[in-house]
Amino acid sequence: KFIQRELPRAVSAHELELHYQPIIAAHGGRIIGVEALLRWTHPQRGPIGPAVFIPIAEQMGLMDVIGAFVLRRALQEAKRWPDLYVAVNLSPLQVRDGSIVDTVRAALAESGVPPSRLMLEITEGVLIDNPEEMVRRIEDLHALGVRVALDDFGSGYSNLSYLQRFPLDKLKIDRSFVTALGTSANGGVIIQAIVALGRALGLSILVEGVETEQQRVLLRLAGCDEMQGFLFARPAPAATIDRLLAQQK
Ligand code: G
Ligand code: G
Ligand code: MN
Ligand code: NA
Repeated sequence: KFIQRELPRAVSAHELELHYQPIIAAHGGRIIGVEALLRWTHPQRGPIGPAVFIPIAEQMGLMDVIGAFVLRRALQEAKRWPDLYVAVNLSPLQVRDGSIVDTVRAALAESGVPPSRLMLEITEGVLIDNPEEMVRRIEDLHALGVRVALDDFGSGYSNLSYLQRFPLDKLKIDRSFVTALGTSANGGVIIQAIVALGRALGLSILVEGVETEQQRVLLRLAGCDEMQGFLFARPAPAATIDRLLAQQK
């Protein structure tokens, strides 16, 4: 109720902003990208997480407006990091709505950021209902020059055939698989198999939720291309990314 009342106002009052979490190359350890993550700081109640307010925004029909804001803002801020790619999460509703292609095209044109630097993250659930239409949607996005990642892979009812059926560029393996790494002799078997499968299908492999040095070492050995997680950096405002990049020069 509180969120329903406050969210429309928050959108116009610019209380929504983006934080960015670095994405690291498995080899060399440099920052090669960032994931944009939406944040709402309410003037009285403080931070409210996207897992809480995005479902409500979808119910209220606000996701179009918020989604377009996220794309525009992420691309505007990404101008200052010309060597990085920027990953933007799309909600299922946004992907199902064909107008996403125009929204992405407009945000790219406005920013002048090369399309190859934009990675769109979609989740498995959106692919189930109407696979033919979703294949076309991804192809339409590819035609703009952007890349598409399958996010949270393995967190739901993962269907391995999706990896072949949909023209994806990157697989983001859910952090639930990482937790098991190093805890037992066969704790890493599943994630190793998924990394190998994804690579065999020509996908770039990112593992999320890397929190320990041991996990990093094991994942690198498993053949993962990119990593993201608290071991490297937490999501933070754009100014923090500026500082991290200056440090690695
Ligand atoms: O950053 P945090 O762990 O609080 O994110 C919680 C969830 O919200 C994650 O699943 C993430 O993908 C999602 N999320 C964060 N930012 C956005 C956004 O801009 N758009 C959409 N659709 N989801 C987002
Ligand atoms: O669903 P999605 O992958 O878009 O969600 C990304 C969210 O995961 C981020 O908002 C971030 O807060 C969270 N996250 C990122 N790295 C880690 C990590 O190393 N450990 C945990 N527990 N959460 C993480
Ligand atoms: Mn994501
Ligand atoms: Na994820």
